[in-house]
Amino acid sequence: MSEEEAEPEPEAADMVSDDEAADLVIEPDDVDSAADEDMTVEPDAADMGEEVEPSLTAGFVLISAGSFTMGSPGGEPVRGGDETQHGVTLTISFEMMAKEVTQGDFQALMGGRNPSYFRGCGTSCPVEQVSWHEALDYANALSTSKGVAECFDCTDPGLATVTCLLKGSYARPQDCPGYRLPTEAEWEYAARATTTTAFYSGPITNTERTPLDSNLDVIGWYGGNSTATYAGVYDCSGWFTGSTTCGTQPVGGKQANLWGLFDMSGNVWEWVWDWYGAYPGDVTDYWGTAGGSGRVLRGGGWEIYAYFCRSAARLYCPAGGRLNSLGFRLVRSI
Ligand SMILES: [Ca+2]
Repeated sequence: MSEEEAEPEPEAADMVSDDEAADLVIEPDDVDSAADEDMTVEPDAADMGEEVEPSLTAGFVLISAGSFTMGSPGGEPVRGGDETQHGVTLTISFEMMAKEVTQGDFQALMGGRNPSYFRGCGTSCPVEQVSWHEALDYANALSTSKGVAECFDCTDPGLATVTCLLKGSYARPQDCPGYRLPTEAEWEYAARATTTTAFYSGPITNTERTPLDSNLDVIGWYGGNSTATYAGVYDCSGWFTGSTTCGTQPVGGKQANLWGLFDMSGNVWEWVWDWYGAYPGDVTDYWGTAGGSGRVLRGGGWEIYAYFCRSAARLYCPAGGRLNSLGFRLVRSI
């Protein structure tokens, strides 16, 4: 399959105007705040000999430094030509959000603003229609709320027009102690959680929307199972039997991977740091090419074929792009 065939464009997103977004006011008490200290797995617990296991309520999961093979093996069905296997070593441990950033999380730190298309899904559903820059702006807001250093210089912070760059004092994003997007290598390392199969739940069998892929169904919402009935759903007639309306789903509703991360396949695609480009050879602490035409998206979303939800699958989008199937989660170097 050619690269062009392997990379259909995501479903077009309906845009939400700032005026519409401003109409929605959420009281702080109504949202789950990502700043809640109780949601963090405290390192002290490990020091005390208690077993720290990934939990449904933990906001962050500690991902220890290590090495893995990034990309997909030649025999994996419907793999992209840009998934060349190579060895990756990560020398810096990091913590990663167990779940995608929710609409409630975003509103709590961004003055109540919610750019999402699927607002009818509710505050526990992933925020979407966020640009890459808005994700960095949110990361800065989270860093401030947690009392750690901000990683980015942003113009128009708090607004949909925000643009952000890594602060000049950091050579690489991993050098900043604050919150940030994961590098593409960090994302895949975390998604795989030691697995080498197409999904962290096993191999891929049915590559498109229908028939249902049983391994993906256990772990992810995609274009084969994302039935939704709330206000503002998307017309998905013909995608799969049994439903004509689809959309995002509350985060954490499917089975987590071995490291306690949810929705690494499906629900919303996730922005990562890197510019899209060809992979290097074996590499250490890689953070992407120096430039490009778009930033990488990972994991697939509620609207897409099963093969795009594979751990190795890659797509990209201009940094200012907004899709109703595109959100993010954050990490922080430890
Ligand atoms: Ca996801």
